[in-house]
Amino acid sequence: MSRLVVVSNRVSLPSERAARAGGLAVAIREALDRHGGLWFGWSGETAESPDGHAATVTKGRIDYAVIDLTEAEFEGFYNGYANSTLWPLFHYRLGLVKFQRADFKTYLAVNARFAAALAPLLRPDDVVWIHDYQLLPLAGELRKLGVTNRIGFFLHIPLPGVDTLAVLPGLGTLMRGLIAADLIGFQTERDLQNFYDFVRQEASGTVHADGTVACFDRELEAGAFPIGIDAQGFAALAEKAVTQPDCVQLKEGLGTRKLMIAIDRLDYSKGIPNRFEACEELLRSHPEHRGRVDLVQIASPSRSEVASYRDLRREIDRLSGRVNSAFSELHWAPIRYLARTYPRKSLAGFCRIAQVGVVTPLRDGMNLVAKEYVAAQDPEDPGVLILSRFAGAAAQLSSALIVNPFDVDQCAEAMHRALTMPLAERKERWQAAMAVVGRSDVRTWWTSFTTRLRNADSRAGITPSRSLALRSD
Ligand code: GDG
Repeated sequence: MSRLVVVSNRVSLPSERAARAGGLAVAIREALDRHGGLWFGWSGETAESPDGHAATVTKGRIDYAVIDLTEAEFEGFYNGYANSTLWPLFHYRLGLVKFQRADFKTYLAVNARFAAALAPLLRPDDVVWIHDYQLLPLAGELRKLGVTNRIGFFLHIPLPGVDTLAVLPGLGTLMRGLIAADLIGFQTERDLQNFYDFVRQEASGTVHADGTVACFDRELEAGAFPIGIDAQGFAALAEKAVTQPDCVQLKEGLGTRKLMIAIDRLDYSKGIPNRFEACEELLRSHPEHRGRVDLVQIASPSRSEVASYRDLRREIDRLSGRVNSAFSELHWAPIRYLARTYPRKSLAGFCRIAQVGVVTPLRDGMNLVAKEYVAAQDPEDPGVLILSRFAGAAAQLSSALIVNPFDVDQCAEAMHRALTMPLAERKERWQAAMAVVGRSDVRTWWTSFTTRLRNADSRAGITPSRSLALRSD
């Protein structure tokens, strides 16, 4: 079979495997370990004048090829356009969007540099799979260099509706680059529909009855491919982890109190402040839980160079202090907020110990923690998942307690309901969720995308769309 070349902004090198949090790295690593291939991207290092060629290393079934960025590129491409423009916009946080033309130029230039370093490494029958919002125009840059290989793209974060997308200066440039791919994958049907709306309403393209798209003088395929986890692997990890020192310590510290667990990258899309407010409301409106439940929030630091992330940290510090000072007793504090990264095994154990998993992002492409919490449960005594309707996972995990994270009272009621839910109902809900998590796992995601990509009927230029211009251009 032809070689698969995975491209993501950040490559998780073998030397740093255990240390990093983040859904994309977790999923790619698990899948590449199994199938083998080349993983290309940024090394995570900056250099004064980086070599244009990729440095390569092989470990097991994976070849790694990485390039360094300059400090200015890191600032403009990563902290700037990717994380201060695209990330907030695609998570519907218009108030946080910062647009600087210089950053946009750097973003495009870095994508061109990725293409220039990758193109010489490609063999004629390689299949290229590009990941995520940092690399939206990369397929177009590769085409400009004459790359004719099959190219797929998967968006890990939500694709907003056209009204929101249209806010973005330079949208046409990005989308033309994206549409140079042969297959574009999204997490949910909703994201896919938003893409179709863009094609029809903004680019005067056509969506055929079979879901293929004619746009910008190309025909391509698009689909929803909900990402999953290694469900069996995570379940086994969780079962073993409960005897780990971290987990034993957590359990002993709890005594007879119940545990609500929340695990996130420290990101404003994850709804951590709303969650703390919900916990506060729970203790206010259901005083019977005072002294009887702990909310443990693990928040792995992320993107701390970006101002909005520093603001978020301050906000979370303030809120956890407020709730704790209002409700703590000499022997108990309601919220334990741990702004650090834990080993994956410990997280699996924490999930298994917890009676409630609180996954309440304000917006999330999928949210793998929701699936990990489900997989970690003891089938004989499973916990309850509280899940935001705005996580992609909610489209699949309908047996969770689905909440609107902006509705603090509703979230507090869901916490109360989860903490008091009878075993029979817990089992019934968990079995339904686990069936989905097991069926729609990371292998299914990987195989369904790569199979469709290998078979994609690449017909660039056959059916020109009516216009090459965006309505908003
Ligand atoms: C993006 C999209 C989409 C968290 N803390 C630690 C740690 N983690 C792990 C979790 C989980 C992963 O990181 C986070 O994945 P999520 O899916 O929840 O969120 P994002 O990082 O925002 O991922 C998201 C995903 O891509 C995949 O497509 O689902 O919507 O935003 O696996 O367990 N891992 C370790 N220590 C921590 O402290 N080791």
